[in-house]
This record gives sequence, structure tokens and C-alpha cells, in this order.
Amino acid sequence: MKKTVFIALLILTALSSCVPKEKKYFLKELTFSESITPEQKIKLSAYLIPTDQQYEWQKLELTAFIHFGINTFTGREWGDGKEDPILFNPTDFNAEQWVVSLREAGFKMIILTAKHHDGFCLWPTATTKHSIQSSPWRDGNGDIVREVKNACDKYGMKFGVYLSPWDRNAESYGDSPQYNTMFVEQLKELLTNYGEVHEVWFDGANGEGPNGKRQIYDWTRFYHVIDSLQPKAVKAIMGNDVRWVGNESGLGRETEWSVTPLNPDINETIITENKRLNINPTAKDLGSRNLIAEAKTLYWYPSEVDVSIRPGWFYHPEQDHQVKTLQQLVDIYYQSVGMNSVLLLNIPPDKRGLLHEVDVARLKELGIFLKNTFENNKINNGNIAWSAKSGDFKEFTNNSDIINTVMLQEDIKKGQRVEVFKIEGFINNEWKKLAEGTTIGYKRLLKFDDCTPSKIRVTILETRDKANILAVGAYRAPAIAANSDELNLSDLPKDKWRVKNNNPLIVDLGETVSLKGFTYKPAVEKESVFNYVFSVSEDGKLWTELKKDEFSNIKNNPIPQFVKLDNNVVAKFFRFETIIGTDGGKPSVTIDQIGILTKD
Ligand code: FUL
Repeated sequence: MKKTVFIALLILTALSSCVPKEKKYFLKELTFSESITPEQKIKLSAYLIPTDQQYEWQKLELTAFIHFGINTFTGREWGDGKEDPILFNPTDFNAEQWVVSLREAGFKMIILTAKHHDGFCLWPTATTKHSIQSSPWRDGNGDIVREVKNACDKYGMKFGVYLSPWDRNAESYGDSPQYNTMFVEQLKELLTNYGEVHEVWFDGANGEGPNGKRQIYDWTRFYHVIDSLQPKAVKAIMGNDVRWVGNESGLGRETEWSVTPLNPDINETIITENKRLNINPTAKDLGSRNLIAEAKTLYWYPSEVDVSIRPGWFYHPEQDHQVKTLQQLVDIYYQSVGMNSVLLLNIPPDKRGLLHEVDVARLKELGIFLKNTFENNKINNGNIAWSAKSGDFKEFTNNSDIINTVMLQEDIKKGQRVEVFKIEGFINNEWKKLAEGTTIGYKRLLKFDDCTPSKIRVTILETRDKANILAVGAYRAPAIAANSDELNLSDLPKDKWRVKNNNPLIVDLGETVSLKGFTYKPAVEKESVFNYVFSVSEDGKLWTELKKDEFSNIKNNPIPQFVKLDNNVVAKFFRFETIIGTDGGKPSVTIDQIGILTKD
């Protein structure tokens, strides 16, 4: 009997929350009582809202990632932790140069890789010798974290830290309690000695493979350290405030819900629940009605789009001509900031300790583009908030200006609600559809061809509860000149190549060449090669092994891989053997995926 009364009370509490008049909001997390209907769940989900930290973070829109460390000096993407700290020696380090370029481009925060997977610490730490204290830079007395933080403070830039949980150097890694204590010490150093920190980024990567060390992280303890030392900071990726968008290519989702049953896999309950719902950060659907109907708990867990301005996360001189074009950056901006996400764009400093000239120039172009596009809202009264039931619309007059972009914002402090909307323009006395979409959230940007409507009409077609529209904007983005630099993946044409064996791939090049390296292009939607051996031969009988290595980070960032050899090698045959793939298999490779480099 008592139990029945209790359940009834629970249901009543949940249902009373469905009454909008009460304006009962749920901060960051909402657990449904059992036996409420899917419709009621949807209505409640409309009242889930971000914490202050999450809201402040979302408003930054543009955050810069800085991958800098021992890999900058070895040319690798993932160091193995055995690198000699002596290699770390930037010749012209200047954190202010980074901050000034980034600030001009519109960035509001910088996240620095204080420690990447190689375990090399960019600050003097008491936890390991594997740090800049053991490097020749500033005779071991330097502190990169301090200098970056000082530069950020000087120019009003917020500061965040990336501290890799996976550590290939720490001896204790894999001995869970001991390593967790070391990791907590590292966190404490970073979060007590450098002033305010606004984001702590925990990478999910762990490339140890099936036979590697297994570390069981104490996430609850890590979270507690952050929350108590830096209450304004958001915890990202393996943290439960900010979600990884699910790829490293700069692609947001057309339908992007910040309200989702997904949380990072940090404890058994969450892992089991994510499995039951068949969701993970790469899933296409993280917030549909069907998913919510199945969910027990929902979180405010907004997406962050991390992508590098170059193919790699670290600086490699051979990628100087592969810095993303302005068009690519602008597309990324529309697909991230314009799709209810924060853009975390990586700009890796070079061996001098400076952002490279090409990157600086590109940042400048991006800053100018964004300013030129978004500084003038062409419609009137776009900044007056309004609310809408499904089917409601609002019109805005345009002062005869050409437009090609519309911006919509929901007031996410009152939840995320809009499910379908359309935008029309009044052109030659009739309404024409300019764009349509699903979610809005914090910000939605939509592009269409240049036109000059005398007014535009925004219709909220479906919404989970009364939608709160904060702002509407219409803009003219300037045209961007086309750039057709195609990436060369092979210096040798393949018409003379003869495949001698498929797995491992053995190829007769048809001529003897002086080989300088090779390329590997991951196949689309197929398992990629992770560990490989590359060998060559002059006669197809006697083989020389040239490289036995890994394509670091290829799983999350499946871009063409360039492998340069230390010395030229004469060869008529090559053999490419997969040791293990990114999913533990042994994927075969075709000649379409391999290129041979013979030029500098
Ligand atoms: C990945 C890492 O493995 C990459 O090296 C890089 O740091 C990227 C941001 O996250 O998971």
C-alpha cells in the first residue's frame, strides 16, 4: 500500500512538471519516474537546461586547440613515451603570438595539450621527470603552461587544459590506484597553480590494443578534483559537461540535441545503459523522440566539434601546403557553431614555438570573413525574443539587402525544444522557401543562394513545448574564391604496377625507382590499418623491412597517411603487410590505397 502511494506521488511530481505554468526546470540531469508516457517524457525533456558553466561555455562558440609537445619535434602524432626530453627545444617560443592571432580570428578560449599520450608534461611537475624540466629549453626552467596562461590573461582569452588520461610513459600506467593518484596530482598542479581554468579535456583515446596495459580510471575522483578546484570549468569528452561530436573532421549533425540519454562511459551503470540504448558519441541519433521514449535518464550534454586546421593534430612541416582553405574553414564553422555546437579548432605551433605563417594568414582570413558576414543583421527586430507553439510564425522586414544566410537561436536557458522549422522569403510578391531544418538549440545557421526578399518568415513547425526564440538574423556571406589544390598521393603513376599478391599486398612497380616514402589512404567505411610493416625489394625475392610502425589516431581521424623514409631506397617491388587493424582485424589493402613517393 505504502509503495503504491509512493509511486503515485512520483508520477504526480513528474506530471506536475509537465505543466508549463510552473516553469519547473531540471538542471543538467533528469531521471524519469517509471510509468510515465513517452509523450510526457518528451514534454519533460523540454525543461532540461544547462548549468551556468555549460551555458557560458556554449556562448564562447570558438575555442582554439593547441597541440604542442614532444611530437612537434619528432614528427609523430602519437609519441610512444620513450622520447628523449632533450628533443623538446622550441627556438622562438612566443605564446603571445598564438593568443593575438587567435583573438583576432574571434577565438575566446585556448585549450593546451599540457600532456599528450606520450606523457611528456609541458609544465614543471613533481609527478614525473618526463617533462620540460628535463629539456634544454630555458635550461629546464621554463613553463609552457604558465606562459600560455599569462598570455591568455593579458589578452582576455579563457584557458583550458588537455590532460591525456592515457599515458605511454608513466610506469604506473596500468596499475590503476597508483596511476590514478599520479593523475590526480597532475590535475591538482594544473588546477591550483595557474589561476582560472575554464575547460578540462579528457581524451578518450587508448591505443594500447587487446594486449596492452589496462588502466581503470577513477573518474569520480577526477571529477571531484575539478569541481572543487575549478568550479567554473566544464569537463569535456570523458567529462560529463561537454560531448565529443563523434568525428575529427569538423562535421556537426543536422539534428543536434543537447538533450540526450548519452553520458560518457565512466561507470558500469552508464556503460550498461548506453549499450541498452545502443548509443555512443558517434551515433547519428542522440535525441529523437523514439530514443527519449526508451530512456531512463536524460542529460544536458552539448556537442563540441574538434578538428585540426591541418591533417594532423601536431605540426608537421610537410603539411604546410595542406592547411585548410578558407572555404573549408567556413564550411566547418557552419557545420559546428551553425549546428548547435562549439567549434574547437586546432592550430598546432611549429618547432619554433610559433603558429606557422600559413596558419596565421588563414586565421586572419577567417576572422575577416566572420566579421564581414555577421556584423550586420539585415533584418529588423531580429533580437526581440518571441515564443511559438507548433505552427506559429514571425515575419521580419529586410531593407532590400541581398542575403544568403539565416541565423536562429533558442533561449537554451529555457531548454531546447524546436524539432522542425522553415524559413521563407517574400520575393516578387510570393513566399518562397529559403531553407528548412530540424533542431535549432543554441545556434543554427542556414545557407541558401543570394536573394533579396522584402521580408522573411520563420515558422516553427514542430516543437516539444512552446519554443523560446531568442534571436533571428539574416546576413550576406561574401563569396570565397575557389581553391583547387588536389592532394598528390603518389608520384608514380600506377599503370605499370602489377599486383603479385593480395594479402600482404605485394606489387611490382614495373620499373626500378629511388623511393622516398609511401602513402596509405584509409578506405571509406572499412576498417583501417593500424600497425603495419612496409618492405621493399629489387628482385622480388630478397626483402628489406623499411618501416614497422602504427598509423597513430587513424581510427578517429581517417586521413591519408604520408610516411617519409630517412634515406632514399632503390626498389622495384614493395610489400605492405597489415599487422592489426583499428578494430582488431587484419584488413587487406588495395593498390588504390597505396602511393609511392619519389620526390621531395
Ligand atoms: C584524439 C587523440 O588521440 C589525438 O591525438 C588528438 O589529441 C585528438 C584531439 O584526440 O583522440
